[in-house]
Amino acid sequence: MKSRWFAMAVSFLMVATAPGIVAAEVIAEFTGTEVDSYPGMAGDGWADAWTPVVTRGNLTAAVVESGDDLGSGNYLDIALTPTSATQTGAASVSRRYYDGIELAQPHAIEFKYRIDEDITGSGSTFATSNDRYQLFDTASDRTTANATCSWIVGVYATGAKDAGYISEAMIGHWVVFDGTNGSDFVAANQVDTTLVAQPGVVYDFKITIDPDSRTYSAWISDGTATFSQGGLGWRTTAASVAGRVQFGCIGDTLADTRAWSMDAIKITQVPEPSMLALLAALGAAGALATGKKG
Ligand SMILES: [Ca+2]
Ligand SMILES: [Ca+2]
Repeated sequence: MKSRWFAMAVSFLMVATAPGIVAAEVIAEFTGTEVDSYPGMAGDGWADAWTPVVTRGNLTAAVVESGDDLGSGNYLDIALTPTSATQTGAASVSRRYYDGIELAQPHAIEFKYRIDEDITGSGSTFATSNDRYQLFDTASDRTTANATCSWIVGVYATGAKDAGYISEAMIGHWVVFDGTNGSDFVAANQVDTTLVAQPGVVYDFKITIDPDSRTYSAWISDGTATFSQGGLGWRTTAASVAGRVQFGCIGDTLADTRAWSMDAIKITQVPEPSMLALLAALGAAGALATGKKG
C-alpha cells in the first residue's frame, strides 16, 4: 500500500515538474545583457525587445545601473513630457512574452513599480481625465488601455471622476478594472484598492491570469498594506490574453511630466487549482499511508 502511494506520488511529481508544465519563467531585471537591457531584444521567453510607443511626447527610458532603489538591482527609469500645447501626449513601453508560457493556461505576472512624480501636491499637474498611469495587457502596442485589454491597473486624477471613469473615492488610489468581458471603462467596472498611489513608494504587484473564467486576480503591496482580490473580469471580449506587459501614461499639458521606475518583471506558469488539489490529496493520502501526521 505504502509503496503504491509512493510510486503514484513520484510519477505525478515527475509529470508536474516536466518542462513546459510548471518550469517556465520569463524575466526582465535590466541586468544589461543583450536580452535583458533596454530596449533589449527577443529571447529568453520574450518575443521582441521593449517597444516604446509615443504619441505627441518625448519619452525617455534608461536603465539605472547598480541602483538598488527598487530592491532588485538595476531598474528602468521612464519619463514622458507632452510636446503639444493643445492635445494630449501619451507613451508606454510594451513587451510580449510567449515562449514557455502557455497563454491559455493560468500564469502570473509580477513586477515592482514606483511613481517618481508628485501627483498630490498643490502645484501638481496630475489633475484631469487625461492625466494617468496605466499598466495593462492589450492586443497591440498602445500607450493606454482600450477595449482589447484583459487586466488593467491604473492611477487616475480628479478629472477622471468627472469623466465617469472612476468614483470620487478612487482619485489618486491604485484602481483595478473588473469588467464583464466586453465592458465599458466606467466607474462601475472599477475596484478601489484603497491603496493611495504614493510617489516614491515601491509597490509590488502580482497579476494572476485565469483564462478559463476570463478573470484575473490582483495582489498589490506597499510593503505594509496589501490589496488582494480575485475574480476580476477582463475588459476584452477575446477568449485569451494578448500576452503583453505594457506600462503607460498620459499627460495633457506642456507642464506635465509623468515619471516612474519599474523592475523585477517575472512571468510564470502557475499550476491549475485542480492540480494543486490533487497534489494536496496525494500528500495527505501519502501521509495517511505511512502513518505520519501533518
Ligand atoms: Ca533589476
Ligand atoms: Ca495635466
